[in-house]
Amino acid sequence: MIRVFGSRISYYTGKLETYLRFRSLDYELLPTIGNEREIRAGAGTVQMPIVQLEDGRWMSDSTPVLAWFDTQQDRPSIYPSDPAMRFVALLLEDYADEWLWRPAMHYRWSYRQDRQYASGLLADELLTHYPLPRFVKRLLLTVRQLGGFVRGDGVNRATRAHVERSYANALDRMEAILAERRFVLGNAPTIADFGCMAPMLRHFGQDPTPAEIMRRRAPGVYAWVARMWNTRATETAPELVSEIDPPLAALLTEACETHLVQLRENATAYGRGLRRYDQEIQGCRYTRVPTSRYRVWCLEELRRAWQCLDDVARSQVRRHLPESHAAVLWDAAPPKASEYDSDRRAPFNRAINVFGTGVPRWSR
Ligand SMILES: N[C@@H](CCC(=O)N[C@@H](CS)C(=O)NCC(=O)O)C(=O)O
Repeated sequence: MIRVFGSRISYYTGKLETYLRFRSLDYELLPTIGNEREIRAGAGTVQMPIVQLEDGRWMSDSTPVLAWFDTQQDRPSIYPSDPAMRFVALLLEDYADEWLWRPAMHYRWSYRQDRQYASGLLADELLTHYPLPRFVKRLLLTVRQLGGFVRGDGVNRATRAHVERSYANALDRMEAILAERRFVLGNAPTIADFGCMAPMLRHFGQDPTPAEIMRRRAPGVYAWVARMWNTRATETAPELVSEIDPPLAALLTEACETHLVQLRENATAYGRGLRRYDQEIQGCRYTRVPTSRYRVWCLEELRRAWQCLDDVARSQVRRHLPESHAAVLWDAAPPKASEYDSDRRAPFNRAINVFGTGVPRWSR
């Protein structure tokens, strides 16, 4: 059986589990804590999820992991065959993976009810064998997550409203799309849907505060979360949109204004050797956010996907993207290459964590 090291409430583990269920692949969910040595030796670093296949090979990073699994089966792929739509799906996956992470962590750890739920669950699930009182485990988890992934990731009084607006915008844009069709691009899930499940399943759909917002503000998204969890692949080719319609264009605009701007500023900071940098997103100034080498690679991957498009597909997508925010996809390359996975072995390469310095050293 496939071994998945992760957690029942982890962002990217939820994305992977949704895919494994879709393909009816059995897996066993195991905790990372207590298995760190084995995971580090096999996959390079400890993060969630890490996968070990039945043949013993290790895989990391949900994005290449899903891409690899999809090459191993005969049914219709989750990657659209239309090149323009494939690019759109990859961009949305990356936006959901990397941009919605901040609001997801904020809701989980800034709100008391939410952190009580998450810290209790993680203490019981991951720290069972630690000889510490439960309240101490919960406190340590809360301090680590709030320090590393909320305050340490630029969420403060000045940005909080914008962070929450990012969630509301994602809900509103998705709700409008799901009023038209069952999944983001058509009548079956694509990688855009699996990407969106990362934040929407284990965080926004499950943590008390954002789940209540989702139920009230976007019941169509709430239903889509359950539909995704319950959808199994069929032999039938999916019927996907062939053009970017207005609700899809609105979600893409949001992704460009937020995620692509952050990718651009992060790559510039990385090129300058900065460990932290400031950025302005939709008029909101974020200060001292951690630079991520992994996200320099994410941008390289999106640029590579853009390069693969022919002129027809490029103009089909480009006319729907806000030029000044999206130009990072086709402009001159960022100043410094990530040099991550340069031999292109992902997901079988040595993994890196998203932040070099985003997590307090003592808790790595
Ligand atoms: N790009 C990776 C990201 C994995 C990741 O960052 N997972 C989080 C938890 S959902 C994690 O393990 N963070 C490291 C930590 O908390 O120390 C993926 O898509 O799998």
